[in-house]
Amino acid sequence: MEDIYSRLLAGDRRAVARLITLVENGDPAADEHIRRLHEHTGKAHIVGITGAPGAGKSTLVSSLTKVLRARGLTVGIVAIDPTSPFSGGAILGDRVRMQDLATDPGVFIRSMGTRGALGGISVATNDAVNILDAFGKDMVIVETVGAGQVEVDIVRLAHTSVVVTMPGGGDEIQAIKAGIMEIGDVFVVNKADREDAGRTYTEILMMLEMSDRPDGRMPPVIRTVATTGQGMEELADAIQDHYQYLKREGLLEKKARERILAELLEIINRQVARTVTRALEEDPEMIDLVSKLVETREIDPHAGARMVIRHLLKKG
Ligand SMILES: Nc1nc2c(ncn2[C@@H]2O[C@H](COP(=O)(O)OP(=O)(O)OP(=O)(O)O)[C@@H](O)[C@H]2O)c(=O)[nH]1
Ligand SMILES: [Mg+2]
Repeated sequence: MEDIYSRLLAGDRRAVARLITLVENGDPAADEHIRRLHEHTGKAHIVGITGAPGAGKSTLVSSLTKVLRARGLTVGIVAIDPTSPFSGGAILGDRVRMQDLATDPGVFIRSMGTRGALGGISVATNDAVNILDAFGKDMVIVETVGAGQVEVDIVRLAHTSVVVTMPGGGDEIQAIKAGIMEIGDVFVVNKADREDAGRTYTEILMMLEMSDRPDGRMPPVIRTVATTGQGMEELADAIQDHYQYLKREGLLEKKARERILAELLEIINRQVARTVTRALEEDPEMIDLVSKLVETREIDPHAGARMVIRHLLKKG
C-alpha cells in the first residue's frame, strides 16, 4: 500500500492501475500518493478528444496512438464513460478497439466511469491525468463523449482539445450550441470514407470562419478514416503543432495556471461538501432547529442555509 508511490515512479503499471482505482472511488487513501506525485507532474502534453457518441473517438485514439508511438512518444489514455456505473476496466467495445495497444509497454489505457463523481468528471479525471503524467507518459489523451459541460471541463483540463465530428446526423449544429467552435484547437471530420463527408468538412470550415474565437486562430480541420488510419499523420502533426504554438506564444503557462485554478476549485468544493455533510451529521439538532424555523415560515430556506453556514464557520 505505502509503496504505491515508489513502485509507480519505478514504472510499475499495477501501481498505476491501483492508484487510479483509489481516486476513482474517491478513497482518501489516494490523497497522500497524489500529494507526493505532484512534483513529478507538469511534463506531459494533455490532449482532450471529444465528440458525439459513435463519432469514432476510441477508434481514432487507438489509430492516433500507433502513429505517436512510431514517433517515439509514450502515451497514456483515459477514456471517460459518463454512463458507465462500472469502474476498473474498459468497456467491451473499447477493449476490442484498443486491444493491439494493450500489450505495448509504452501505452497505458484506462477507462473510468463517472458514477458518484461530485462536480462531474473533474476531480478523478484530473487525478488520473496527473498520475499518468507523473508515470512519465509524454502524451496523455482523455477521450470523452461531448455533452455541453463535459466538453468545457475537458477543454479546461487539456492543453489541446480535439473535436471529432462525423458526416450527417446534425452534429455540426450541436457543436455550435455547445460553443465548441470557439474552444476546439483541432477539428476532425472522421468517417471521411462516407460520401457526405465533403459537405460536413465544408460546413465546419465555414462555421469556423464565421466564429468569433478568443484566440483569433483558425484551427485546422482534418479528414480522417480512423478504421484505416488515413489522415492520422496529419492529425498527429496538428496536435503536436498546437503544442509548439502554445509554447512559442507563452500560452502553456497560462493554460497550466487555468488548469490548476479549476482543479483547486473542484477540490475545494468537494472538500467543503464533505466537511459540511460530516458537520451536519454530528449536529442533527441544529439542522432540525433551522428546518423547523423554515417550516413555520419564520425564515425562508435561503436565510436558513445562511444561518447553518455561519454556525459551521464559527465552529471552524
Ligand atoms: N466507416 C467508418 N466507420 C468508422 C470510422 N471510425 C470509426 N468507425 C466505426 O464507428 C463505430 C463507433 O466507433 P467508436 O470508436 O466506438 O466511436 P466512439 O466515438 O468512441 O463512441 P462512444 O465512445 O460510444 O461515444 C465503430 O463501429 C467503428 O468501427 C471511420 O473512419 N469510418
Ligand atoms: Mg469511445
